[in-house]
Amino acid sequence: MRLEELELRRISLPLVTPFRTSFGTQVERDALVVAARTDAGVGWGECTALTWPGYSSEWIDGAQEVIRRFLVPLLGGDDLTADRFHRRVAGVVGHPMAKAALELALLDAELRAGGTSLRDRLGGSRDRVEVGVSVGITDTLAELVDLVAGYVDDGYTRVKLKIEPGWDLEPVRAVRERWPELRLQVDANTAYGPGDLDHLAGLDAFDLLLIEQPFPEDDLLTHRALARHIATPVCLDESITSLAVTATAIELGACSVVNIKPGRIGGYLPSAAIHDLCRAAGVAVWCGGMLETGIGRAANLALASLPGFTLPGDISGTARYYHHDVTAPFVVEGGTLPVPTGPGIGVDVDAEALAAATTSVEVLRP
Ligand code: OSB
Ligand code: MG
Repeated sequence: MRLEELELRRISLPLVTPFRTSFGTQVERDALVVAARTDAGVGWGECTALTWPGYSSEWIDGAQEVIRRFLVPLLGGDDLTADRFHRRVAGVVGHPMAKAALELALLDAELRAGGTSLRDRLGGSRDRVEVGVSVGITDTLAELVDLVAGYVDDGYTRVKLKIEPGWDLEPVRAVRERWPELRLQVDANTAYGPGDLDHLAGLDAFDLLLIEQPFPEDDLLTHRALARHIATPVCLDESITSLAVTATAIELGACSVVNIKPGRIGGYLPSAAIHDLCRAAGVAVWCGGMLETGIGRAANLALASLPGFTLPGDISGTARYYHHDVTAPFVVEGGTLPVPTGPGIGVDVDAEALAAATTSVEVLRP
């Protein structure tokens, strides 16, 4: 396959509900949608970097610059494939979200040309997957309970609450008291430290599926200390940046659950490899989310259909994110979403919606 042009399109989509985490608040998704125009046809991808480097070191303008200056110049020639892409860009250290966006666009182009779905390419088999909803920090407990009530009404059976120091035991208690049976988990996005082990043990009272990433990305030992200290399973998100780190975390006993996010890992093919490693080790995985548009969520659904994804993913219905997405809406039924099975990512991009949301367009050639 030959990459002829790469279109980098920035779009802005207002969020239906502002999303507050320990690292900041988002009121709109400033997204980078990538179209790879190849001799085999067009493929679509999406960069999951946020507007500012608060979740990980990448941010959207930086990712676009890395794509422009360092990645696209490596992609010339007739023999480009999604597999070879990873070898071509191996000399660029880090920047997994920039790489993952291009990998997805190349995968989509080659799979559409071959009539194969991303689901089948990755080794998935399910037609529907269980999904959950990630609920941000609110000003009051009453607001939180109202927000969760709306999601429960929408059919979600698994809810994740964002926590931070000062917003943890009480919000979890309020939601647990109102919904004793709901599958509930929490995500701290690195907001705690080694002095918080006893405090976090207070979460054991609420029968949580897991606690996600309470400590900084590089602090596997404190995650292990917590895993030994509490009954709630410890899950890693920000720390899981590669296959090698995942193996280290498992070997150490730093986690018993892994959140797989293709953006953070550098693509869907390396994400499938981490899935395989975790499955062989008996470690449950689930698919994380980064408030993706329908492009990224279609691909995440394909990934989440692999057999080791035994916990519901952060892949909610379109209505939880956007009034008007750039693909046809995904609608949650019975707490599940359908896995696209058409060629490539299996969904069409709505050119009109894309044009309406566009803030800038840049076209690059290798
Ligand atoms: O930590 O899982 C996270 C969104 C942006 C950045 C980090 C995270 C999240 C979410 C949202 O929790 C999940 C979703 O896309 O629904
Ligand atoms: Mg997380």
